[in-house]
Amino acid sequence: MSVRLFAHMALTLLLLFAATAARADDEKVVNVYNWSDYVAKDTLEKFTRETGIKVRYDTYGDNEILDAKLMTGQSGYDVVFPSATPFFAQQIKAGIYRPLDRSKIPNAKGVDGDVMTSLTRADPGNLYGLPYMMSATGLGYNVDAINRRMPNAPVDSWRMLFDPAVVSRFKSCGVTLLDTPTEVVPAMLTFMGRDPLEQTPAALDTAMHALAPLRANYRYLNSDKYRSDLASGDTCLAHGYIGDLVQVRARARESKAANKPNIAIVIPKEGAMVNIDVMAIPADAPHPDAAHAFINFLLRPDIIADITNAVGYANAVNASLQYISPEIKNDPVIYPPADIKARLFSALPPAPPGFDRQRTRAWTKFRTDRQ
Ligand code: N2P
Repeated sequence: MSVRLFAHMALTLLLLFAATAARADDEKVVNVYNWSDYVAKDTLEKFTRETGIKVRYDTYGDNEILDAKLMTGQSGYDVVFPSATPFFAQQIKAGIYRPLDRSKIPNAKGVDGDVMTSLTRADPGNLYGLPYMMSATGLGYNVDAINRRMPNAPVDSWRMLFDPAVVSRFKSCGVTLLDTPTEVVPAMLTFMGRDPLEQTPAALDTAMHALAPLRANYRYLNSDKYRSDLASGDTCLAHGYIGDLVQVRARARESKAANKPNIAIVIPKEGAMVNIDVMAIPADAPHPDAAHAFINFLLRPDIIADITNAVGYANAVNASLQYISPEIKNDPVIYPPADIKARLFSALPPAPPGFDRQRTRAWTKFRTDRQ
């Protein structure tokens, strides 16, 4: 054998070995992209301890950011958590997910059947996603700041945000909106007594026309930052995801500050949007086995109960209820009783072609238009 040939073979072998080692090593990692403040403190650590799989964990503040990353492809993520409607539904249509292998997710058996059925509106046949957390979108407010400015404020109503005579009273203490038309437009339509799920140019126009003159009352539009500001007393009224508001309320209660805010949370009486965030695996996920293991772990009743206890969002694993603290289980804004449930609407359907762009354009204009 010539020296050259030998060297060549040795190099090939070495490369092969290196490639296999890298692959094996790769499977010991899972790249997760999730909403901020959406796991318990020790969730990731426990997963690594039990499986030997390391978690690389990044967070985002709204669906739009996740959507932009996923739609350009090659995100490098193995598990993501989009809201079922309209985001997950549209992403499935775009073919960006990998079907889940249920044989690798035995804990999926424990997921509530009704929740699985309601997910089929986004994911026909339940092929691509399993439910993670669920919540309504509502209002959080600083009780004293609001009372001082308007003793009989209609605190259980969307009027707090959308009635010009009401919201203008709170401008001075800081009012904020979620930075997404998929939440604000349905809320405005609800306030106006219209079908919140209507996605037509006419409905969009109506909502945006009503919103435009209100813009100056909102200090900012953001789906993340409002939490620390409401908790510290820097703002007094926030449109927000209920679980996030539950965290704000807890943080404010635990604060040592002398004038710590007393935060109340409401699901407005006119009705509110509820959404399910799902766990899904992008088609080009580099570590699909680790991704399945991670999803299966999160669906374990004790693990998902820890998460619900920590983040204030309800989950869909019925056997987890036994581990959930009574305070959370009996909180009507987290696990709403039937009469509140009846006022919740879900499933903003995937937007008709072109509508999405129109909605984004109208929203960008609204966001930047300070009047
Ligand atoms: C987590 C926010 C997720 C709620 N902090 C949006 N569905």
